[in-house]
Amino acid sequence: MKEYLNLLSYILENGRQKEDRTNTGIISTFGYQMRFDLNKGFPLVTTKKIHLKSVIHELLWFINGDTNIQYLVKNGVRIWNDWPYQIFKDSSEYQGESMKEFIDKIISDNSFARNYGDLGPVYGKQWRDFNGVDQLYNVIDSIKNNPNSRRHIVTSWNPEDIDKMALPPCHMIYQFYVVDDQLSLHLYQRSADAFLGVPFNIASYALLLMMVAKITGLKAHEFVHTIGDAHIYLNHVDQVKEQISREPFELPQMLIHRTPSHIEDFKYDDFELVNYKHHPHIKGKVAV
Ligand code: UFP
Repeated sequence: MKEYLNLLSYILENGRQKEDRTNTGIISTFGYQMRFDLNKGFPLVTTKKIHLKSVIHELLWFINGDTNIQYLVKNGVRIWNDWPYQIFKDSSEYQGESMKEFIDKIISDNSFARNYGDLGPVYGKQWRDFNGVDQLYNVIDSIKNNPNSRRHIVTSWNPEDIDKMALPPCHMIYQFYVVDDQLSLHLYQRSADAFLGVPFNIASYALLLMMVAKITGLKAHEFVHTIGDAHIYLNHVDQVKEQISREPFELPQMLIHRTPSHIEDFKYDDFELVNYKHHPHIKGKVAV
């Protein structure tokens, strides 16, 4: 994962200090590209521990067109909780419940989850139903039936829906590419928190590429990751320097034990990460 450490160093060396929406302050650069050859292993950052379980559940949740945090929290994934909790706190029903009490209620009370657990038309909705279009189904169909097409595109950037989403899509458009029996994926991410977000985003799209390759009978080749605003939050700089000082380990391998006929039939237990050697976890606050 030298590519990832190179991104961190590049931002520190070339970035400009800027204000940002969260009032945290960032060091930022514009326009950066990384390439990961999946034949060299699964691109999971090794210079700190990454919680892959969240990546897998979130990806299955996108693929199923789900936009409600109930599935995620039932599976111990907390990454999307802040926004719905804030909405609940601003509502008339709020009676001082803690985040934990809020999440317990989302898990146990379906009608409460319907009212307060939905994030609006975020990724899952756009992938499976962008104004009535099932983009993921269509792209898999076109990869199978017209591999040379230059139109294998899925986009989450639905301008009409942006105002209704918890967060406008960060990883907003991806394209597949087929040559011989090899499938590649190129992602455009408009905004990237290089310390906390990017390791997740790389793992997630590398796994999506592997899943679509399985379904279409192709071999997963390259994940190309292009970033618009690539930034390090000012309160992550020490952690980033610590990470850059660490020597990466060999990459782990991701095994997918089953090839279902439809992409939405993948289950959490189909995936197994092996030989993941990593440095210890490094704490960092998420900017909201
Ligand atoms: N962010 C990521 N990856 C994601 C995601 C968010 O890096 O998958 F959902 C970061 C980027 C940015 C913030 O720091 O979250 C989103 O803020 P904004 O919408 O202002 O770009």
